[in-house]
Amino acid sequence: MVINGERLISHLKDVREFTDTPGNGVTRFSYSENDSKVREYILDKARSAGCSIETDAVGNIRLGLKNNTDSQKIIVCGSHIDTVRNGGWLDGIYGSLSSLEVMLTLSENSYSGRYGFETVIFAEEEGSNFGSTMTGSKFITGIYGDEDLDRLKDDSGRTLREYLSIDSLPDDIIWDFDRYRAMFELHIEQGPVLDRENIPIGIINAVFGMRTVEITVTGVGNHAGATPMSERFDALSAAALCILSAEKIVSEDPDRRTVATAGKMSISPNCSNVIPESVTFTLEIRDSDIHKIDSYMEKVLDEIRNICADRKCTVSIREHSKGAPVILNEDIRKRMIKTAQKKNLTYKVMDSGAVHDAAMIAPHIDTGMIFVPSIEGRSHVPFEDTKTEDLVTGAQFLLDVITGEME
Ligand code: HGY
Ligand code: MN
Ligand code: MN
Repeated sequence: MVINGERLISHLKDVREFTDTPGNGVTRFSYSENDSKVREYILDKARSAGCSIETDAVGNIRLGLKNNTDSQKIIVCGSHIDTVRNGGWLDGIYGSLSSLEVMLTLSENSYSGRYGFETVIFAEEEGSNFGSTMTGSKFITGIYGDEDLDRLKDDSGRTLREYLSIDSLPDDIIWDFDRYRAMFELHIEQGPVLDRENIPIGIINAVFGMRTVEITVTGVGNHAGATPMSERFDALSAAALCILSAEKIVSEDPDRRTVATAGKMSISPNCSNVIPESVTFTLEIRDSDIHKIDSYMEKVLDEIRNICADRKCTVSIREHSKGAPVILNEDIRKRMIKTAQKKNLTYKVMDSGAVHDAAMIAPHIDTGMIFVPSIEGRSHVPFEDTKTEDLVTGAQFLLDVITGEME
């Protein structure tokens, strides 16, 4: 059975246009107008293929293959459709539309195998609205509950409950995991490994864990012109030293695997002629070993406290979120390796520095992840791209795993 690669690429190119920042990458936050347009685009294709459609209270979508039977266990594939700000045209949507393409191909071939098939579209994976990654899958797995509808707020203070305008979270938002045989997420690598080594398929061993803290450094605001350098308590200068110290400490990791990023910052009062009074920034540390994440985070936070004390600034630290690394299912990994060998595909078993919804599902359903190369290893930027043949190879490989080694 062969997917329709041209159709997949044309779907990806159609959906790329649903962005708030045309000409500057794809910006498509969950619950936005463009998010709704992509949803409608996908649901329209699903309807024409006679698929069942179910959208849950937080916006996760499940599409069921027309001839799924109640007695079959299900193989579910999918990813997300939301993006970061000025992101790329493939992150998330590639796995979602590839799963749709697999489903259309199975339907056109009147496939009826051992297992049924579903496509899942996870809501709010990037956390662009509320700063919490994998939000949709955290509701599906019960990590998040009704109270989180009020806890999760966007920068304007609007809560997720207000976005969804729901009174209470229905109990059936948590999946009946016994229904499922396996879950697969196909995704672009978003890093340099496969592209650099010219390998078309990545088979994922572990998805990195990640701990994020929010740090507020407070100094003394003052006049930028009249305040002598020797009398300043500049919050931004102190914060800059803090961020550089995080980079230095983590860059010394002997395995050269741990990563630290300060990606979001607000400055108060943020005027060119005022010495910054306070600065709030996020700091996230990721690794495949939770103990390394914690030991580096504690080391960095100690150093940040020292820097602020030296500069007579105060510092407050708020734990924002934490997710442990997840080793994906070994049996599923072996089945994917066997499929790659049978298809004479070069592959590489590797870890994922990016987090993914598959990591949330993995404790409940045997889960596998497949990567395709990212050109120059870049992602979360307008440059994000993958060769057409690699996009098609990845989706075909997903179909071959499902209809081959999984049978
Ligand atoms: O941050 C991540 O790793 C994912 O792209 N949300
Ligand atoms: Mn993604
Ligand atoms: Mn992403």
